Amino acid sequence: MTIKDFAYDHPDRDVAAFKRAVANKLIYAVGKDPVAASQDDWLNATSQAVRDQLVERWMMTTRANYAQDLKRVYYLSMEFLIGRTFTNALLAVDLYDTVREALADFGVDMAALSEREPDAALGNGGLGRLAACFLDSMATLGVPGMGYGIRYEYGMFRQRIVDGQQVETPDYWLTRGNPWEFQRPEVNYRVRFGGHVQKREGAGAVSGAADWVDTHDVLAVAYDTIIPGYGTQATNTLRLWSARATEEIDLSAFNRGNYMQAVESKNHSENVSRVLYPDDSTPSGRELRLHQEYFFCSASVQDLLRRYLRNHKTFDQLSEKVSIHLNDTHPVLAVPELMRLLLDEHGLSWDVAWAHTQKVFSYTNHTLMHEALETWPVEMLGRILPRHLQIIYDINAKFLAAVTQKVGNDVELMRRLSLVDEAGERRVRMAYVAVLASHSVNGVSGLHSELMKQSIFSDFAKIFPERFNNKTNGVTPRRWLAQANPPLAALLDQRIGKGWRRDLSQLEALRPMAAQPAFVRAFRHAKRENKLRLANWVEQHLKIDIDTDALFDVQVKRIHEYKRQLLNVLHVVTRYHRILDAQAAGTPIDMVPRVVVFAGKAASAYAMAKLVIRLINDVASTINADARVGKLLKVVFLPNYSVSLAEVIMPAADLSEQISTAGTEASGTGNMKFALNGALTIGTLDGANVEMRESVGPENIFIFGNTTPEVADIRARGYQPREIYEENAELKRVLDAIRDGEFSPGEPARYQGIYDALVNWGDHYLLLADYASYVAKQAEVDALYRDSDAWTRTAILNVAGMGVFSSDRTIAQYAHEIWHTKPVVLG
Ligand code: B1N
Repeated sequence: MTIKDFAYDHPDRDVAAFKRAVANKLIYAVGKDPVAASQDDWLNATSQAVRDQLVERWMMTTRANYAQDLKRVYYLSMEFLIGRTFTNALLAVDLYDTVREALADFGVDMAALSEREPDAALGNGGLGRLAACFLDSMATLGVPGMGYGIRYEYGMFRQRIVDGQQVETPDYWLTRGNPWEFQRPEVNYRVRFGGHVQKREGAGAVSGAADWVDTHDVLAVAYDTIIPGYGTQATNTLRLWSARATEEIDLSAFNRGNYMQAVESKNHSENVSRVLYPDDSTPSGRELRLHQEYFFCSASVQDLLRRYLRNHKTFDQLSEKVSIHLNDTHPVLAVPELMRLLLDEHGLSWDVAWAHTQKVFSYTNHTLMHEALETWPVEMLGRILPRHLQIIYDINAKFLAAVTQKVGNDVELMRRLSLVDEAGERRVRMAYVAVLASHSVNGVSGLHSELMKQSIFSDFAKIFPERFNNKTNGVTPRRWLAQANPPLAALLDQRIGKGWRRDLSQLEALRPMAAQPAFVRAFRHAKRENKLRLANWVEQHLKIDIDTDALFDVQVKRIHEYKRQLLNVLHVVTRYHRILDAQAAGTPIDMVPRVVVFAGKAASAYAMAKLVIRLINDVASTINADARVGKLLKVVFLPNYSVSLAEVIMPAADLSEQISTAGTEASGTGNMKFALNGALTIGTLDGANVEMRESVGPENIFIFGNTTPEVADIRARGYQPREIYEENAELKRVLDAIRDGEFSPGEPARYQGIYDALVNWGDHYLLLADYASYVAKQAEVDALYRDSDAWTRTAILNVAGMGVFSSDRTIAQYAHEIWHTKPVVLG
């Protein structure tokens, strides 16, 4: 019997059938009379009808995976930044036009409907969005896999700008329900915390089995979302865990008659999956975060072992059937959790359990910044996860003993290699646990992977050189081109066919077309449509009128000192002063009109990042209100940057700002999205910019600034930013203006701290050292933009070179070189 025998309706591309399906959902699932239905009711009903189309594929894939007993990849990530699902699902099942027509017949506008869907913002930035692109690519390539994460009730906070300042409000994204998820109350696991460890009777020394008793338990309940592949029937599953109180947790309080206390403790357990930590590239180090990490690791490992044991009687084949991938160190507790389950619940010996563990795990590092490396105090780990701390100690003891055997007793080396940092308060180095437990450790761009071996893991790279490798990031062309950029997608379809959606290397075929005037015109026309769409957004939301002939110069990403939004501001103010000077002197102004666009959130506790947001907004209001500037310069800060806003911004950009200090941005993925949508990049030789330059050709990208070795050299020689400040009059004037309140006349000292950070306190990210080269490169940008054909030709060559930055390429490499998985075959 096939799934299709059960399916109740097959609208396929039949508008009338789809209308029936939507009407049925509206009436019988949503419970609304069509005459009374709101936009949200229609969205809900239509989403459910579309979801039905995915369910058949999902069951087919799941059956095939079981029947073929394929190796599965479990992608463990604290973050999945999915964004909206509606349009993505419609494109995946090729029902976009059918559904639009069906809804139009009901008098419902599909575009307006899709705008009402809230983003699933279960992530902070690049790391979470990468996980979402990877799920899309795994499904598309038929890699049998599953994402495991947390079903946060509150996703990434919403950002409002009030008087120029960021104000955070909670993102309760589930208010109107989530039509895409399936709750699985029957799929639940007990996750334990606290208590203490008892050595089991008869068990051997340190590495023997143990009992973990007197714990506080929380239930993890599964919620599944279907991830459709594109151009295939294959799908995957994103399984997110939600915390529920266990029943007996209430009992003792109830017996004492304290109803309120019972309910409060129930609430307390359920806090575990309440809210996403809004820190990007920084750890929070708080106890609730540790609870969250263990909560989803434990549930996921229990779940995947149960699935394995359904088909297998022993653990002998575990590493042939299971791959667990750690998206950064946040899920590293899955390592001691797997060890615990194998030792204490399944009775394996230490050596056998450890051999399985090392074959099963692989780990991706996403940052080198010292302050971003996760460590947990031994005291806290021992209190919350006593058995796991023991296991980590045992892993450490065995490892250090093995090293000593090999190289003799080297106390200094032991101190550096130890999983426990003994300097000051003792802390467990989670990245070291990940490296030791994994057969593969990768970075996310060529440069980053090299630096990773030279810096944070240098000792480990000497001991295990074969373990370290690179997998340069990528982005899914389905969302970031097909869905986000309909004008360019249509042009590509017409000129090179539709195959680029599944094989992005086909963009190479655009190269010769850069020399065809008709194509250049059509390409520019598509860009103009996208710029109009963004201009309309800005007009509607910010009441600012921007000129679509101006160069759209865009920097959108998390606000962080290392990403150097401030350097961009220094350039903006430089231009502003040049305009004022020319005006005052009555000389003609030789400058390309620009709209400088910023967007991005600052971690709520990151004062300097918040001050930068405020400065951008103060600079924007000053410049936009200055009649002398006219159309030459506009600055806009778009509030509440999100995946869905990125889909509007990326296609509209002319210039993409990727200006982090060399050696700090692990990869970047926004850089790829912009270039794929026909923006030129101005950037440093950092992260994946290095590979983008190779791919598009050095003559087609604006590279400036000090390189990674030069940065190291400047610092080693004793960097003196004040000297640069004193010597560069234009720069000095910019910094003085910021310091003296030119942009904050009501509070002149508001930005003293920014001035000090750059001039007096060491300018840690070397903005002043790169300023002159940045400003000079921006003049080259202007020059090329003036030659609109030459600019567009360069943009086309950028798109042509972006094939390699598809996340399909990245995932194919993970699958072949790390996971060793084979695609599912659908009959
Ligand atoms: O991961 C992205 C990279 O493209 C970016 O360059 C990198 O900055 C980003 C702690 C992080 N690294 N580390 C984080 C996120 C949340 C958190 O709580 C660290 N994000 C990155 C994808 O590889």
